[in-house]
Amino acid sequence: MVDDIAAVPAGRRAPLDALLPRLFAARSVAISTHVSADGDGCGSEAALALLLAQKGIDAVIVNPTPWPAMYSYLLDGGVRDESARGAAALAAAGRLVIVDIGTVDRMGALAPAARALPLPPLVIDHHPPGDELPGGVGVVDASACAAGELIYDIAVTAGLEITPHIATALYTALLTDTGGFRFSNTTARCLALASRLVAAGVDPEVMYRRIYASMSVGRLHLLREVLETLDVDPAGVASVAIPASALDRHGVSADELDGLAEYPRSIAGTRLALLFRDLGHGRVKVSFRSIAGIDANLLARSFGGGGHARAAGALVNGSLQDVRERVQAAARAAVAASRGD
Ligand SMILES: [Mn+2]
Repeated sequence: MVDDIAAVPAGRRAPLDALLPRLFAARSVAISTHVSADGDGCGSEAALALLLAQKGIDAVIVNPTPWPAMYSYLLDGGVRDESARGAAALAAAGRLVIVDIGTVDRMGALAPAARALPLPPLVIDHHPPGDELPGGVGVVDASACAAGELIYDIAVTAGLEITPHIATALYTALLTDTGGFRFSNTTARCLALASRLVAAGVDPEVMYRRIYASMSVGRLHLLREVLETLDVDPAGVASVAIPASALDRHGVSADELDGLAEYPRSIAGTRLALLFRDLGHGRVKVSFRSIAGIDANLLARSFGGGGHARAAGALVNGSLQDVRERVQAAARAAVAASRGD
């Protein structure tokens, strides 16, 4: 039975069969993901780079924003991050592969250079298809718990070796995108693959310490300040905000902010949690985290963003107070609509 759960889902085989010859035909490949790469993006990129190396393909990572310090352990073992070379590194590779995004639009400052490449990107993603068609061929499957699940499928379909380092990278992807195997995307297959990855050499306690127990003191001071902004609405909308200067004052980097939205979401009765981050210059980043029955992706899209049904984001123009009021009003309406009020 375990083998059945871990087998590549039937609906994924045809897209994989179409993707693999294109992927393996390239002599050199650039791998990229969204701005502010997360554990799934970084883990998927590192694993894919090492898998392609097994096929003799020269693979480099070219991201629009710097590699997060907390995932530096993924760059051991021969993974090459050439993000500092930017568009030149993209142009030098024969093919672009994007992971954890469906379109190059999410590549920030690298998006124009990605669009200018002669070949369309190969896409490996698990976000629901957006309003635009993905800009290339690939495997896009929202039933995958993480993009890393699809990288695992590439490895087993192609008969490649899941080394301890590749297993660690894929485990990072699965662990972080499921919130530590707690969110609704923690499927039986996700846990079956995690079991395989542990068998392949992952140490779950080391991973727990790396991801969830390596907090800086500054991050805790920042958390104290963020919790001061807590707003709980009886309708089931709870939110917190990060003031513009807070990261600098506490010496915290943006990639340490993962998980802050879990505090408002963890309050009893919360249906929708919101995290507002004032980026300054009249721009506010909003994270939407929902409980069953509320489509965070739909709500984020109404503000020009998107994501998954339970976790989504948007970049909204306006002051922190203005954006917070507008988004909270829309959030209360979404919660009321879901109740049929
Ligand atoms: Mn993901």
